[in-house]
Amino acid sequence: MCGLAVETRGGRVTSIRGDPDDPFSRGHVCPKAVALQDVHEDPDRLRRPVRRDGDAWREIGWSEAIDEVARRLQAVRRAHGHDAVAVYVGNPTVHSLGAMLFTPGLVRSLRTRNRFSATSVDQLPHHVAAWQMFGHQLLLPVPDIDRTMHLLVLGANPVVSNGSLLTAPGLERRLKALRARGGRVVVVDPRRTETAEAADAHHFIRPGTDGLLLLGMLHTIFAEGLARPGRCGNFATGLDEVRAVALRFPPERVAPACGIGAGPIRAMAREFATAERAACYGRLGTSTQAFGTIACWLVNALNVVTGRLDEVGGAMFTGPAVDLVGDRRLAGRGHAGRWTSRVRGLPEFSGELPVAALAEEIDTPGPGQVRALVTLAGNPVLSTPNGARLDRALASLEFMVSIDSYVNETTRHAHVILPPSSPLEREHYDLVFHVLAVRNTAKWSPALFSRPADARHEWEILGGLARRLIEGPPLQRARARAAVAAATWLGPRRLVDLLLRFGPYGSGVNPFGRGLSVRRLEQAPHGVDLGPLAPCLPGRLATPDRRIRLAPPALVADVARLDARVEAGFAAPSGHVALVGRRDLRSNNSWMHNAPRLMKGPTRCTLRMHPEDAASRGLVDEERVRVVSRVGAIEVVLEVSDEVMPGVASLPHGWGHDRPGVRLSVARALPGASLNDLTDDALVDAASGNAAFSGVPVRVERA
Ligand SMILES: Nc1nc2c(c(=O)[nH]1)N[C@H]1C(S)=C(S)[C@@H](COP(=O)(O)OP(=O)(O)OC[C@H]3O[C@@H](n4cnc5c(=O)[nH]c(N)nc54)[C@H](O)[C@@H]3O)O[C@H]1N2
Ligand SMILES: Nc1nc2c(c(=O)[nH]1)N[C@H]1C(S)=C(S)[C@@H](COP(=O)(O)OP(=O)(O)OC[C@H]3O[C@@H](n4cnc5c(=O)[nH]c(N)nc54)[C@H](O)[C@@H]3O)O[C@H]1N2
Ligand SMILES: [Mo]
Repeated sequence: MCGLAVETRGGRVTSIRGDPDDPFSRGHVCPKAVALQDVHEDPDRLRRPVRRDGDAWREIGWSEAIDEVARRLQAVRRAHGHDAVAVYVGNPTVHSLGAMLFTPGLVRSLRTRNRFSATSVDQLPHHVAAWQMFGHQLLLPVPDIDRTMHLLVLGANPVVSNGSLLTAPGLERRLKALRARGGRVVVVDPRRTETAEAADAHHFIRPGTDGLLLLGMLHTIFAEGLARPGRCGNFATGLDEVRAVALRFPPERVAPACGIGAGPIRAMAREFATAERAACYGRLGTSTQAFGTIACWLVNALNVVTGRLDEVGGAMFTGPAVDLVGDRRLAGRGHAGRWTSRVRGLPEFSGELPVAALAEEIDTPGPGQVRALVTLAGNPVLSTPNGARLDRALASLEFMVSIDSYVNETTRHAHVILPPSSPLEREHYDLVFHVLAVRNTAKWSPALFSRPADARHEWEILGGLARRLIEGPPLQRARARAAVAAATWLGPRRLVDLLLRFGPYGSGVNPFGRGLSVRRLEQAPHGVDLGPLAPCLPGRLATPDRRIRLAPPALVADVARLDARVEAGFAAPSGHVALVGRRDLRSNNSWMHNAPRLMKGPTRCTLRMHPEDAASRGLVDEERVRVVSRVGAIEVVLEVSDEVMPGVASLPHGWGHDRPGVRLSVARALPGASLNDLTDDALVDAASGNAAFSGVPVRVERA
């Protein structure tokens, strides 16, 4: 989403900088953008399909590769049924136009219930809460940070992550501007993060207790007569139920569990409720925990109860040029519980099962066992809980194919890898991140280089595979084939053109219309500004009665689980600390560690722990420690630091590149260890099935 100005000479990149004329990013870029050059030129990046032959990989032709993949997947489903083939769709899919447009077709052609994605190790609770409250999984409120006067941040570190479900290039600059106009930024995080450093106030919170904090704040707001839903109150139901729930959780009751005093909880609530304009924003730390859906629900509820939802400077909905919410063909509203996972009975949401169940679906024998896997732009061995178990399970598959550019911790188990063209060889329109952006803009990015003759775009690979895998009764099959053939004939550029033309700002069929089309965007290479976010409720609500459901019954019922836990407390068992995750500016989940310019300097895969916790274990700064959880153990370097709350330890994910067969020569030199060899696939948020990464109890000892 950041505008890039790339200079080339003789077919080679000479520089990548932020585009100062981009109306949205205004020159901002992060190190990952500059490292696109490393990805493009990386000798380890696959350019042609490869087939594994024992430990060796051999290049094969595209038609031979697609034939083999289709044939072997067909063989598995003929022998064992459609559910025997599972699919995992990873994070970069949302950054690839071709994957966004053609993945649904491939997944449909597989006709399996065993669909998994990175959503359930990330933002699934936000989708569930949005679906329950607003009627559509993508109605995700975005904090209007450029106009708010009070920003309350829970479990997010946007100064490093650039904002998540909050597209806002140059976040640090925007936070500075917020404070310069007299506004306040408050951060709640078990670590004093880079964002906390840039804020007015920071509170340590014990992992997993955001729901309790929010209930304590709502208690204060109701008890002190500060509830003022305003305009949204006219079309919200359930206010009394939310009040009744909140009144069970006075600040004094939740304070010991949260590790935040009752006084500060009340003060936070008053400040938030009385600020001129305010927005509460919760992200990864609030969703990847045992009470993630409750926390996401209550963030929305706090915004509604205090009249912040859909107001300028509050939590607002976007109005993108391609409207995934408005168009039912592009994205479903959401549905839940249509089926459950075979082994543990975890619920389906919107056609997917929680990925915490993937390993057990492969390694537990019986009817319906998964025997083949398709991965697309994902590295679940490093990114899903108990990755080591999944690693072992993948080795037992009858067949695995990965659509990916690298032989990494996951794809090393594939029998065939199909690599897409490089990011600089494909055109881009961002279908996802405009939906989450603090301002409505649109931009078409042409491919910088054309793809080599023997390379294939992601959409060509996905379309080709889908066509081969479509099955079913003849008429249905013919229809499905025709749909894929039409999409491939049109290609991404014309598909986006149609989406823009028939979208809310589009020029329709008029070739000379002044509305949006790809041609129109090509004439504005820096991007087109469509203006600030604007109030849009109740019109944009997707609930059948066009009302906000403030107290969805399933979530209100789930509070019983929180009630039971609050007395038991959230502190890690004696001798343990609660483990949380961390991101840094020069990493991108697991997959950019092969870019030399991101890997300079000492290892960033360190365990940070409070001085008291280190002292009580006789550990000192910079020594190697062994970290042990229920499911595994790893060794890393210790950093003793009071930026972490006592009783908590922080470790980044996405490392652990020293497994045999990984072909990442730069990453292997500083491999680190995988956080997800410690996280536990048994720990999920019951309401959504999302992985509960935050607060995994671990022991730390001298290595
Ligand atoms: N540089 C960089 N940028 C990235 C990424 C990257 O890997 N590197 N990844 C991208 C992706 S895929 C995503 S989803 C986003 C994520 O973006 P963010 O949501 O900003 O995620 P994190 O930076 O992991 O911040 C999560 C914070 O939650 C805190 N936390 C942990 N447990 C709890 C808890 O129980 N309660 C509270 N209140 N806080 C808790 C952690 O200490 C951490 O500071 O970042 C994106 N941007
Ligand atoms: N403990 C813990 N675990 C976490 C997190 C955490 O904070 N803590 N964060 C979670 C989050 S938010 C996320 S999103 C997940 C990410 O989980 P994944 O999506 O599984 O992992 P990535 O590291 O993003 O892996 C991306 C893969 O896509 C490939 N790739 C890159 N670009 C492309 C492309 O254009 N096309 C194709 N076909 N392949 C491409 C890369 O080579 C790599 O193999 O991890 C999650 N795991
Ligand atoms: Mo993510």
